[in-house]
Amino acid sequence: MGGEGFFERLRRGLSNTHAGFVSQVDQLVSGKKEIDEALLEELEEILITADLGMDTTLRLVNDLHQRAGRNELRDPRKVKEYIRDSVLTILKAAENPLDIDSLGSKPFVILVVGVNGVGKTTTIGKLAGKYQSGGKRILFAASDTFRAAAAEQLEVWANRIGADMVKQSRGSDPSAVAFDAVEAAKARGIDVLFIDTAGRLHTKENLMEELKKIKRIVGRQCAGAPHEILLILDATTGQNAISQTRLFNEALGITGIALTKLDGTAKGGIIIGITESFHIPIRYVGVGEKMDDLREFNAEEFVSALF
Ligand SMILES: Nc1nc2c(ncn2[C@@H]2O[C@H](COP(=O)(O)OP(=O)(O)OP(=O)(O)O)[C@@H](O)[C@H]2O)c(=O)[nH]1
Ligand SMILES: [Mg+2]
Repeated sequence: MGGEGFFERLRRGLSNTHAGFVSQVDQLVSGKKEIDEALLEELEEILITADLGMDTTLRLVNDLHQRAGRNELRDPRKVKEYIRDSVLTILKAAENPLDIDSLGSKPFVILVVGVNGVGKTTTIGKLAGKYQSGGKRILFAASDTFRAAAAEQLEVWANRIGADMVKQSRGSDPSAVAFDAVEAAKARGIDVLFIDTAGRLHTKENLMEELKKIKRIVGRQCAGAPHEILLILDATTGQNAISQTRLFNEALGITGIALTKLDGTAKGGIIIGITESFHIPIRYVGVGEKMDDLREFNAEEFVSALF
């Protein structure tokens, strides 16, 4: 068969967003003679529909309008190039890979949060697999004690990569599991501890209080922990991802984002909306269910694959 290259996988993963966004821009400008009001209006609609967000859309369209007025930019075919360059500039600001070696002490604690079904547990599994093959010692904390099968699901990943897992019976205090896991991680010389959490609705006070408690307790046990509070967002939810980020960030102070399921949506433009609305690094993007489909976020590569 021959392995499909990394870049090709990313390109394929982003093909729906390409079709819903970049191809639309292509169609809009093809055959047009000048950048006029009608063209800009249509462009505005394409960008909003692609989930770039209102602020970004207006900024880009107004800038194009002015440039066209000053005759700096007259050829409609240059519009795509302009959009591409602007998107790259925006996304560059979100490029800041997670560096677990920066700490100089062990363990590096990653608290993984997000609403139901966004891909928390699978992202932990994939990430842990990457770190493991890089020679790191991994431990999982099954702090989703709410859902019946949650610990079992995490355990499958633990077995797959040969990592240990700390769990308690269903319904027990999630922060007690996290506490035990940090102690175990310190005792066993673990490099990276992943804390998996429940994903009940973020509007429920409870969950946020529970997560804050985990954060507080872990912080008392280990200086600076959790060293990363990784919010998982499902790209298929579009604008919902923005409100989820706001709520989790207000409660916990999110330090990084992983945006999953970009392969299943035309709404991948939400990555631009998120970057413009929050100054939180995008650590990873997910473009499929395989291990290789979780990619460290690189703006240049992402934009090349998208365009
Ligand atoms: N297509 C695709 N599917 C993904 C991606 N990431 C995760 N998934 C799938 O999304 C589904 C939900 O993933 P989970 O990891 O169980 O999500 P979760 O956030 O832990 O869910 P809860 O524990 O119920 O809150 C699984 O079927 C994953 O395989 C991705 O990048 N692309
Ligand atoms: Mg889960």
